[in-house]
Amino acid sequence: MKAEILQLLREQEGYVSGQDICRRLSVSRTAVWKCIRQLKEEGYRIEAVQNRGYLLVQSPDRVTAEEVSSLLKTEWAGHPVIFLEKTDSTNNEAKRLAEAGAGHGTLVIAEEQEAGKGRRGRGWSSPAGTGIWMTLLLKPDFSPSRASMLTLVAAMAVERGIRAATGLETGIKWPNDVVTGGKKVCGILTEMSAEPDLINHVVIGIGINANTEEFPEEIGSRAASLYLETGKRVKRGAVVARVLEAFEAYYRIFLETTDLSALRAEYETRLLNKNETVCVLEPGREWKGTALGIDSLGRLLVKPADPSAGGVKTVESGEVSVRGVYGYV
Ligand code: BTX
Repeated sequence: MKAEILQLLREQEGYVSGQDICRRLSVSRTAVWKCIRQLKEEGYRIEAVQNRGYLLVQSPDRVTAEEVSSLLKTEWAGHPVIFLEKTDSTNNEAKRLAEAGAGHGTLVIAEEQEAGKGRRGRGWSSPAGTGIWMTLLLKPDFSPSRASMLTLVAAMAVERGIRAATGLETGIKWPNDVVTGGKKVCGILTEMSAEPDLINHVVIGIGINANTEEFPEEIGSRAASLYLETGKRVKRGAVVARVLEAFEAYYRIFLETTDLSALRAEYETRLLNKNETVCVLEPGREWKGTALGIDSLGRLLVKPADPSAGGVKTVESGEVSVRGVYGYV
């Protein structure tokens, strides 16, 4: 009920009367009063004025289920929100919940991850209180071969969500790093449980450095945060809400063809590698070329620099990585 009360307070300009809240949520005045008291204890500043009602003056920077749910305007993404103060990895938690029957759209979000995961066994620094560490659980009914494209869909959603919540323009380093000022502000890790022709579930893990002021030395030169880039603290709940709304919108388009044909042009407008020289790191082989864009399956199209190497090649994510020639992008 706390989420619904917060939502009512947010939706209405000015004071909302206790009576109104009771009527709209079909609950008693005492129940409303108790919730308001709890919200205040959690750091919400709510003014209560006799004969006028309640006014939400300030919200804390939290990513609790109440905070995120009260800000969300989605049909299925983030319904429900499962919040944990601490977990090993929100991807692991989402997988455990999926096995236990959690449904499509469940969002797992944590203040802190003790074993945050990057791709290919790498780690993801996820300290408490400053970042957005979240995983969206999907139970799609398309072929497992399509799932890797969801990572690109998620990168587009993060880019749009960050822009909507903060005004910051970011770019995408293929396939799925969201980058600002040449540094990574967000990483995405998609994992899947599937049979040969059936997906059990997909978890899309998104890590966004939001109010981070300092990074561990080993990643500092390559990591950015929304705060360091804009000089302003962000309300993480709002960023989460805008990212999920964008994901829902892009996912709807993706489902029409279960590929990226309708999203490709927009993805490319954000693609930092476009028309840049990249170094393709294949197992046991490295080569350079110019990235031209992506195809409708999300593969990077690269024209080899060596003319004897033939025409444009399609580079699959997962098998290879791509680096800029002069730096990370
Ligand atoms: P990645 O393999 O592309 O990036 C991991 C690399 O990025 C690390 O080896 C390190 O160099 C650097 N790095 C580590 N932490 C950070 C950070 N906070 N900011 C910037 N750079 C960093 C990217 O993998 C996928 C990351 C997904 C993270 C989310 S968080 C929620 C979900 N749960 C989970 O365990 N992982 C995902």
